[in-house]
Amino acid sequence: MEIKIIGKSIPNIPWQNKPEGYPFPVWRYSENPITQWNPVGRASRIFNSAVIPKDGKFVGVFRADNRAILPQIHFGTSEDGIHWDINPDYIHWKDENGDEFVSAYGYDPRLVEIEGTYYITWCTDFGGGPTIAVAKTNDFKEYTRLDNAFLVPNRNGVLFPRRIGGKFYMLSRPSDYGHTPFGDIYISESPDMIYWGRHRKVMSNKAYGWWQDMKIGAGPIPIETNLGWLTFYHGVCNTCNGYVYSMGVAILDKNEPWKVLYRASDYVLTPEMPYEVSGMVPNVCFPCAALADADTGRIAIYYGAADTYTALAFTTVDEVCRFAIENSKLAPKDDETVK
Ligand code: BMA
Repeated sequence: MEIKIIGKSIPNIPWQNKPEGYPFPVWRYSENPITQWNPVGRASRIFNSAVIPKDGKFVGVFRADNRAILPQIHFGTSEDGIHWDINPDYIHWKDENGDEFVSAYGYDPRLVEIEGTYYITWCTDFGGGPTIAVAKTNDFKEYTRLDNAFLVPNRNGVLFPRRIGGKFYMLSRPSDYGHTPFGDIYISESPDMIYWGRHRKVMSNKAYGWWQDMKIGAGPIPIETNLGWLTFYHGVCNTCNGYVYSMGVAILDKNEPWKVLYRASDYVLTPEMPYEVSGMVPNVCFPCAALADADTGRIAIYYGAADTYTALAFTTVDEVCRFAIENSKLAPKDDETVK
């Protein structure tokens, strides 16, 4: 069966062919990383960040940690998705009454266009703990921040790119207030992006292999395919030298996305390169966005490396879905739902 992306054409998607003889399904951009230390203004590092195509170019929302190590979300534009012009000032949000909303910190943003509106989710402070903030914009000039989606503590809120059965859906990872040593991926439903409910568990960290046995969290916006929702996520293991963040892949049911159809036993990316194993936080590959070209099946994944750099990796829908199918080992509780 032909495996296809259901979505937009992105003829100028960043791309490099797979190196000759490379045996694995996801390969890195040879010019990585695409952002460096002290990239703009007071930003010392730009890493876990999100990108979408817009008007033949690319726009993004970037996690920038400033020189006091305080993260905020910055807007940026690019002609080619690789070289970025990132605003030195962070995004100033307004609430629905038009009053300024100051997010005490902001990190790990995701960006998606749904029905002609752009939605940003990120991790914000909510009364002393982290949760998922939601904002919308039509022009990347004025941003309206909606109410937080969930109670504290929660992280890694990732919207689906369209309604399913008339409802919006968001993945998230309930957590603790610190460097959470546990965590599974859940899904919540909303009629209006304000009220979230019907929570279901999607995937647990209790799967095959140790690379994801401490916690997992959703990554890029899921990619619609004729098989289901292609979903990249991060998996973390704890070693005697600290946490190690790798990237995994699963395919979720198209109409009931809390059901896992396939989940690869092996990671598809793990810290190996100098810019992944060395930096502010060594041994981190943290994906937050993926571009997917419906015409060619090409996929470009943006990931944070060592909490210091932004990096790119490539795959195709056919190769990565076949990898997930052929190496699938579902955990007993993967498809646990609220009865
Ligand atoms: C997570 C988040 C990410 C970060 C990762 C590794 O808890 O804070 O922003 O990349 O830890 O430090």
